[in-house]
Amino acid sequence: MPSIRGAARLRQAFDRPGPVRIAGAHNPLGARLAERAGFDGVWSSGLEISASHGVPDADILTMSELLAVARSMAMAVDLPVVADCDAGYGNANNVMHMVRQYEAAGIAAVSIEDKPFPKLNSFVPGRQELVPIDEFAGKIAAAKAAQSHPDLMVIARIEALIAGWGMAEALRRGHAYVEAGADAVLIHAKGDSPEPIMTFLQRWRLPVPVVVVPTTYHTVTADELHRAGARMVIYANQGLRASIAAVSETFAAILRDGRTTEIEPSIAPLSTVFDLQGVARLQEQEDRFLHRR
Ligand code: SPV
Ligand code: MG
Repeated sequence: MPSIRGAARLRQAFDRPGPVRIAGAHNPLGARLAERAGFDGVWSSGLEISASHGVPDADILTMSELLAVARSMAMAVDLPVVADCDAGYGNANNVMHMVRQYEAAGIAAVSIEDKPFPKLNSFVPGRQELVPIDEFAGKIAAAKAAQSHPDLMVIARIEALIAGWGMAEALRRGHAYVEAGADAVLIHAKGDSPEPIMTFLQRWRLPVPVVVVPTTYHTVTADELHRAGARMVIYANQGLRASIAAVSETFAAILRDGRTTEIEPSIAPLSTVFDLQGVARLQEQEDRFLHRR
């Protein structure tokens, strides 16, 4: 069953030495690029998927829309897919439905954050609010009660530093979520210094893995974060941002030059596109199964 396979692979990745490094993607092509680059897993990013649909990362898309993308990525790669499930799409009942659906889709881990529904992306200023600790602990317990196989990981994402509630609150929440059954906690932060995350890691004493997302505090390396105690590092949106920059430059150059000769060396050849699509396998299958005359 794919759900067990992906979740077991993620648990194995946690057992290996060094940081578990995962990359954000919003479609199977992106997931395959992460796999080829050598990442340990794929982050089914709410920001990336929302942006790829041209809408804000604010629970505008429905759970079903986000799930369809996560499922398509899990089907396209052997890597485990860690799904960003925002605030769980509602209350504890919604979370239970969500967990059953994501588990059946072959997802290795689900991450939910302690914000009210509808959430707003952590880096958008304003409306960064938290739900009460016990309400979110109830959602974590509901998620654990809903899973059908023990391997699925439930990651509790703490937004206290994003919302400006401080380190003590972040730690208090992390402890409460672990008590509720979380398999890992994700401590998120904004700002360009890794210092708050390093402090959190230093003060984190529980034997439950900590996940970090160095989007704005990007000078710190994955190895440095790992040495400080982080087990998983998520490069959540660099792929999306790279493609926005590359496509914008390419489109501008085509209009400027009136042809594509100048940019040909910097765009992927069609052979690479075919390779990523699995055209070789298509041809093998044709040789095997099409009864040509
Ligand atoms: C996402 O990728 O949707 C995330 C990570 O939640 S971030 O956008 O960095 O908050
Ligand atoms: Mg998100």
